[in-house]
Amino acid sequence: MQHTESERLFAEAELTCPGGVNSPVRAFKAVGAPPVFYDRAKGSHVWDVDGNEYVDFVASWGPMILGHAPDVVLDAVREQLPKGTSYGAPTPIEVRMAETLRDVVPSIESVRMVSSGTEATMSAIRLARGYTGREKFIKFEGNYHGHSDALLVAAGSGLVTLGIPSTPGVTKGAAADTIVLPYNDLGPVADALDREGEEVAAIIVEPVAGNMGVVPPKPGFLEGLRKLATEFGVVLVFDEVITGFRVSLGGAQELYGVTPDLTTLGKIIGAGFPVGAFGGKREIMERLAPCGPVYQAGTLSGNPIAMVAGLALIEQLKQPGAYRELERRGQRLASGLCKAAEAAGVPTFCTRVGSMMTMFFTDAEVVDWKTASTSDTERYAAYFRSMLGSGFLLAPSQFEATFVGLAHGEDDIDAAVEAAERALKAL
Ligand code: HOZ
Repeated sequence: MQHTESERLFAEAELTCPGGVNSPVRAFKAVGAPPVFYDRAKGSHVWDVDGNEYVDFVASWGPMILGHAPDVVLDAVREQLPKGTSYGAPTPIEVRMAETLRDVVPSIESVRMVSSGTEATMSAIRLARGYTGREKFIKFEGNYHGHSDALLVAAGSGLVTLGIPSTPGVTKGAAADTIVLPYNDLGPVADALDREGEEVAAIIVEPVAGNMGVVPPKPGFLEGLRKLATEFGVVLVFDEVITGFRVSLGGAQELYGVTPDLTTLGKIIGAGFPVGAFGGKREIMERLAPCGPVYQAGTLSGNPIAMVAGLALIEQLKQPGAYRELERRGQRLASGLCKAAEAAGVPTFCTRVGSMMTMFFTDAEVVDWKTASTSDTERYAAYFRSMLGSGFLLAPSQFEATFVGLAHGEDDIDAAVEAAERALKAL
């Protein structure tokens, strides 16, 4: 497979963009290959600028659950385009979106639209602080909640991919109120709350971690967080930027039956357009300006193109059997890949929740960042390069998720498993 045009573009991009990319993991640094520049995508397939065709299991990092450029989304966007692309003013479409989110996500009584997952989590923390009058919050090691300063501590995702332990530019002051604890372990949470519960505004958690690879919650972990948060008057925030609409239409909170106080959502609610939202208990949400004193604003919030795209996507996900199908396809891919690793004698630990999964190149049981980080990233890189060469796009990092969607046919999945058999045998 030739990548000459991608390589030429990367060299050109490096002259004008830092590292040649607009988001670090895209530079493929962790997998020892030059990045692929995309030309177009449809369904489960992507074509690069050299004309190579791939089956895509990155799905724009999750939101392309219907596949790329689904006709229903394109039609909705086409209908909206001539009516205007941004108003900075209220529209009936955003009211429909708010009502839809309220109807499908169990904890949402009231919701504010924003433009990205980063904005959603940053604003949810500010709101929790404003609501409780407390300043500290608890986050978990290896959970990623976007790149706002206070949340960018032990933050998984691109930072661990690039081996960046802490980011210059985040002041000691900004990080001082962030309490970082191990994921999937209630003991340290109880201890921290016993010690300083009266100063803790929020616990923020990825209910299924998706940014240190996929790490499901241990039975009782989310329930325990709920109990502790209630006991100490702390706002429980589920960051469902990845799990929202992905593991169930109502997100992980619906799947596990645990109701947070606030929920953050991201790009998937706009079918991949730049969008996010945070919502939850009316009593908390009404502390937001203009009905309360906690300020938050944005011209692109509730952007009409993103809203119509998202509404069209949700209609599809409401179709009977959509999540059964996602589960079936997720199961087929995950079990195929794991069997292939076993047959090749490559030690791996496979995790999956519905249509999101990770094959960790380790023999440790992965339950948190400490165990995830035992993965052999060199082996992952070799596996990634082999899969890429066979026409399969995986995340260019061990510590991101693999996503299957409704556009992946059995032929795509079975071909990926066959390629993985070859790749793993050759390791
Ligand atoms: N680390 C990000 C996903 N969890 C990457 C996003 C991007 O490069 O678009």
